[in-house]
Amino acid sequence: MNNNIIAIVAISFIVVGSIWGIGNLISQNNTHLSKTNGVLLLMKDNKFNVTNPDIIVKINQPLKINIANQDFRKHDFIIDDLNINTGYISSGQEFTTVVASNKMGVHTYYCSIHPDIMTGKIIVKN
Ligand SMILES: [Cu+2]
Repeated sequence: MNNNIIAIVAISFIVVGSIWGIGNLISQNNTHLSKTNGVLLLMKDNKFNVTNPDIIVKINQPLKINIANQDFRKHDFIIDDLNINTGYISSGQEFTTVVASNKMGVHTYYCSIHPDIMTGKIIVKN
């Protein structure tokens, strides 16, 4: 009986230890990401942030884009030139991606389901 309790305690330590390890990894990633500038894009009423705003990216400076779908239908977020494609983001889901470029230029972002009304510009400048 005592042996069983010791075994259970040992297993608990192992489980807690691995959760602790995973937690540390996740928070390290978050720390890393939080050092990156970021913008939040809300998908709602078939628009990004109501107006499909221009997104300014500084050359050689990664920009974190957090995309949240607050609509009742799925959308995606694609920038062909920069090889970004979130895949479908369902209602209520979020996706974080990072945009970076070492060249100045203007790129188009869009939703492939609503390409005419959900589209805007990514402007990479100095
Ligand atoms: Cu869409």
